[in-house]
Amino acid sequence: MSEFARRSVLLGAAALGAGACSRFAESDAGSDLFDRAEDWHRAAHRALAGRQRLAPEYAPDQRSPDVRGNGSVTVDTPEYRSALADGFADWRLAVTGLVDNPLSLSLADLRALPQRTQITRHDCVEGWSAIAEWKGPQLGVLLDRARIRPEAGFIVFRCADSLYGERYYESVDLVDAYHEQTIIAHELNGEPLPEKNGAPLRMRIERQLGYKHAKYLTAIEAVASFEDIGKGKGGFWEDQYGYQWYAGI
Ligand SMILES: Nc1nc2c(c(=O)[nH]1)N[C@H]1C(S)=C(S)[C@@H](COP(=O)(O)O)O[C@H]1N2
Ligand SMILES: [Mo]
Repeated sequence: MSEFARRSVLLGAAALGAGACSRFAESDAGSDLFDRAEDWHRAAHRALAGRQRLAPEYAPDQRSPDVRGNGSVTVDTPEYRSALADGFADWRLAVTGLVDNPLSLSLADLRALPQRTQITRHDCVEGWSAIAEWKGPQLGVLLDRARIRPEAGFIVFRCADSLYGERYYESVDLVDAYHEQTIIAHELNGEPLPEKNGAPLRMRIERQLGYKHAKYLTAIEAVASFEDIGKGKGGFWEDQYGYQWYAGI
């Protein structure tokens, strides 16, 4: 089993285990306890296997002619404009929060990590989709290097852009953070990420809908809870329009 898979199983078992213990505590300890334990274990295992399943991947000739830009397609700050103008030479991605070894990575640092390339389908709630090739390091590798602490339960993605005056952000739990296909993409179809698609870095979280894939990424933050961030719902669209925090597909 890969390190990612092993971690996800442990994380999921811990998350599901809390509920199971209280259920055991409430039930009469009796001969059916073991049957229940087995039922629970089977259900938990099925649920987790579901969360870890890979999103479909496609062949190069199945790619869409273009990936339209959606939501923010540009970032209107002087910092971003000048970073774009000099090819993001000084762009830094921070890995902060509940970690023992905070990181500040350049694009060259990110390119020097092991890379994953995947051709996947992006699905937007607005009713369009696009198949494209994305390349970048796995988020799990960064979190391991930053030595994420046991108290961390969620990963928050900070972005450079604002929509309607609010800074865009998103968050996922550790099962999605450590999913094999969760990468920090710096390339789209073999080219550096275009501005409209989130240059220089954007998340790919392939088992969730488009709005979870934070573009214009500036920082990755490990937190115990996202209650005190933004309006507390875990993301820009969740806060503004009540979109689901878990947007699994
Ligand atoms: N920072 C940031 N990330 C974002 C958005 C945004 O407006 N700002 N829009 C989201 C939505 S709704 C979708 S569908 C995808 C669109 O990605 P694309 O522009 O590459 O098609 O980015 C998501 N991530
Ligand atoms: Mo979207």
